[in-house]
Amino acid sequence: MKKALDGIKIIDFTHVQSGPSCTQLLAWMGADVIKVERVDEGDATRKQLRDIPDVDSLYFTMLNHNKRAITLNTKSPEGKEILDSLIATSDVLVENFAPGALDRMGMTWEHIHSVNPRMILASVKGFGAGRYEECKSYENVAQCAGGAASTTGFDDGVPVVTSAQIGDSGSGLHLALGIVSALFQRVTSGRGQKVSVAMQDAVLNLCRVKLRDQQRLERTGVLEEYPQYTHKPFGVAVPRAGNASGGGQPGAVLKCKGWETDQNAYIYFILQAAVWPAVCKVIGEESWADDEAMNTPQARLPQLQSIFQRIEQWTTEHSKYDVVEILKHYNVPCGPVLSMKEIAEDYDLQASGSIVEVNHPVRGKYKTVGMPIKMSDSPVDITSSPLRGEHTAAVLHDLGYSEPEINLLREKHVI
Ligand code: CAO
Repeated sequence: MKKALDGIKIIDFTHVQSGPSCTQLLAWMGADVIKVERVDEGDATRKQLRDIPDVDSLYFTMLNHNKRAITLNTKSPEGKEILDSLIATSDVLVENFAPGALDRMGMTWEHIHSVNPRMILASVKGFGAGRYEECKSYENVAQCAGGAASTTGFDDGVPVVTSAQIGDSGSGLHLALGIVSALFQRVTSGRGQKVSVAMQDAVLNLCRVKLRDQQRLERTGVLEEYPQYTHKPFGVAVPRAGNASGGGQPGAVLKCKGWETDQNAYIYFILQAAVWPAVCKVIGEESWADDEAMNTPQARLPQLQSIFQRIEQWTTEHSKYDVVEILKHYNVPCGPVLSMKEIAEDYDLQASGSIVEVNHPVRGKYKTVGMPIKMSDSPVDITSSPLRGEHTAAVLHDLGYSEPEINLLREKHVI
C-alpha cells in the first residue's frame, strides 16, 4: 500500500530530539528522510545515555527510525556542492541547529531558495524573534520559558518540569504540521517557504489553558477549581495547581488499594457533572445525588477536597484496575496511573502498534513508541534507525557520483 508522503524527499539536518522527532514522523508517513551528520561525531545522541558500549543509544535509535543516514562535512567546498545537489533534488530541509549555524554554513534561505524554489526550509529554534532569539535551548529551558514549569507542581514547592517532552517532541509535532501544510500549499503556489517553530511557542501553545486562567484570575481574583480556592489567597500569577484538572471538570489523583507500598497505585478521577448521580451511587452516598448543597458543579466547588476524600475512601478499597473496570460501567471518566513498566508490557498498546519491537542490526531487539497517528490508508512499518553513514555511498550514487569519486571524498574526510 502507498503511504501519505510517498515521493517526498527530506534532508534531515536535525539532531538531539526536537528535529529528529519531527522527521521520524514524516518518515513514518512515507517520506524518504536522509539524515545528514558530521563526519567524525554524528548526532551527539548516538553516544549519550548508552546502555550498551559502542552501540547507538536508545536515545538515538528511538528518534531516528525509518531514516537513511549519510555523513557529510557541509563546511567543506565539496560538501557544500553535495548539499546543493541534495537541495536541488529534495522537497524539504529540516534543521534545528543553534541560531545562525545554518547561515554560517552558507546555507541561507536565499541560497536554498535560489537552488530550489520549491524547497521548504523547516527550523526549530529555542526562541522566536526578540531578546532570547540568539539563545540555544533544550527541553527544560523551553518548559520554563513557555509557562509550563511555573504552573506545574505543588503550591508549596519549586517550579517543576514534566517528563512529557513538550519542548522537544512538542516542537517536532508543530513543525511536522507546518511542513505538511507547506507541502500542501506548494501544490497550488508552486513555491517552497520557510517554516519556523520556537520551542517556547510550542510549549506556550500547549499551556494555553494557563494563559486562559491568568486572565480569569486577573478579572475575578480567584480560580475556583484550583486547590488553593477557599484555603489560601491567590497572588498575581496563576499558581501551581498540583493534580487539579486543567479543564472545566474537576479532577484529582486518588489513592487505590496498595498505595502504601506501590507508588503508582493511583487513579485519575474526573468528577464530570453528568455523572454525579452515578458517582454518588458507586461510593454509597446516594442521598448526595439530590442534595442541593452538592448537586450542582457550582455548589460542589468549595467542598471539592472533602468530596474527593470521600471518593478516595472508596477507591482505596479496590485496585486501580478494578476501579477503572467498575467506573467504566458508570461512564465516569478516569484512568489508572501507569508505570513505564506497565506501559512497556501493555498488550493493548502492543496490539495497536503504539509500542513496537524493533530489531537493530547491532543492538538486537528493543521496544519503542510506535506511530501515535493511525491512518487507514498509510500503514507504518517501523524499521531500525540507520548506522552512522550507512547510506552515504547509495545517496551519492543517486546524485551521480562514481565509486572512485566517492572513495576520494572519503579520503578527504568530506564524507
Ligand atoms: N558538517 C559540518 N558542520 C556541521 C555539520 C555538518 N554535517 N552539522 C553541524 N555542523 C556544525 C554547525 O554548523 C555548527 O557550527 P558553528 O557553530 O561553527 O556554526 C556546529 O556544528 C554545532 O551545531 P549546533 O550549534 O547546532 O550544536 P550545539 O551542540 O552547539 O548546540 C543545541 C546544540 C541543541 C543547543 C542547538 O543546536 C540549539 O539550540 N538548537 C535549537 C533548539 C533545539 O532544537 N534544541 C533542542 C535540542 S533537544 O533538547
